[in-house]
Amino acid sequence: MADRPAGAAGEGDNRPKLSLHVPEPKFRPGDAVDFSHLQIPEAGVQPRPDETCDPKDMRDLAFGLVRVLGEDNKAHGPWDPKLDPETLRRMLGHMAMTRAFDERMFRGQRQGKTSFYMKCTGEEATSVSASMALAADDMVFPSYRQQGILIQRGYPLIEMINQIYSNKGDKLKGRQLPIMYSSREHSFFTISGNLATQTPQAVGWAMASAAKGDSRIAATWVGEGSTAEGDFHSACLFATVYNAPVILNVVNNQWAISSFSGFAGGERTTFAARAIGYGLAGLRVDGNDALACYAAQKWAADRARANAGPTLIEFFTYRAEGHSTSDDPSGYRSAQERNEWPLGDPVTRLKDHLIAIGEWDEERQQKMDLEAAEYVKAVTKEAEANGILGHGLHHPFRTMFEDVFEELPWHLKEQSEQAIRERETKFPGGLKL
Ligand SMILES: Cc1ncc(C[n+]2csc(CCOP(=O)(O)OP(=O)(O)O)c2C)c(N)n1
Ligand SMILES: [Mg+2]
Repeated sequence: MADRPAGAAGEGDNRPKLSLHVPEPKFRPGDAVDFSHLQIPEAGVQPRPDETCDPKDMRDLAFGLVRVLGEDNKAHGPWDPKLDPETLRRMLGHMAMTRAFDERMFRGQRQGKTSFYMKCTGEEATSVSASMALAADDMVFPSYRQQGILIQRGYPLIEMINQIYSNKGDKLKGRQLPIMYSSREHSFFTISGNLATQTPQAVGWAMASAAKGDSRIAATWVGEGSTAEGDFHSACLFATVYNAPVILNVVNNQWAISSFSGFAGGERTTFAARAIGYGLAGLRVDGNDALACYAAQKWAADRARANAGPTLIEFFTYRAEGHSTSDDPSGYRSAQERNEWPLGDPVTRLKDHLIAIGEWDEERQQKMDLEAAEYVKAVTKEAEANGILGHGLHHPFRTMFEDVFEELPWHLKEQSEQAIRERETKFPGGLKL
């Protein structure tokens, strides 16, 4: 080896050669998929400790899998949140709406109406059900795959579509990547494209809430791949040191664009087990089981509200579709994975549960799906009247200089005047914006 210190040549010749482990996903395109190595416990078998329990006494829950919905589509065990049928139907409705919204927006991108979209197919329960377990004014710091929270909180779909189209109605004035929503009124913190930044922000907000003697808690969502960012670890440390009233949700959908979860440490331990090193409460949950997602979030929310400490929840799920409209997963993973995923589909499982308890049927489901699709279609039409991608400038040119400083500094004033002059020279009399 060229960089050995002088005089040391040959010294280590008898020692075994070191080797490096580079993670490799189990299945690549064309491979037959077999998920039998995954340990999936039966529904109902995980214990449910008291919300105020010491993290040491719930260690095993970071390695197990909290599941409520069994093979028989009935609810089992101590984590059954015992929601009434009306609430369950509402949950199903929000999930169906999220799916219908994703379908239409994906199509809109393919039709050139927006540059970008991201679906959350297969992960609806991790946002919709979890959000239902929080209070409407608890502050959420999501990533880009939690559109279900906004839908559950009643944010108007037209606002979402206006943002996706960056049109005249877009309250963010076209300054954010499509799908990076923001709504103070819905306690929904602006989504950031810089992965994991929302996690220390959520912890900081929760700390401030506690410092002020407020009663609102914070919850954040981050992808498993993003937990590799230092920000996530700082968030865990601050959360535990100050006993912040916060929930750290890790959505382990197995993939981070084309990198599998192994690159974020998923081969070595669970993501919920990150909690143990920090002395946080850690729960590993079936992310495709809407009742388990609700119950775990409720447990963590009650814990935070009781000043009993923060919780890290891993939602074990699967990203059923591409990362975004810019991605083609057939280039890096087996197409069979989606069908073989052992935890099924969260919408189908909740629907089957409602049917099993005699509170729903296939006809009503079809009607719900159809109504959701038609509603989204109608709102899309309405939003299109405010403009779509490529149809000119939707916001006055000068707005790009506004809203950052209370008073525009002189150099930006100069730049904006120059920019507007240049525009007028380039498009004389043509563009009023
Ligand atoms: C700091 C940073 N690094 C890289 C990226 C590019 N990037 C965007 S999404 C993504 C994958 C994230 O995967 P994961 O955290 O698992 O979330 P998922 O997309 O699966 O929901 C990457 C690498 C980024 N936006 N920010
Ligand atoms: Mg991921």
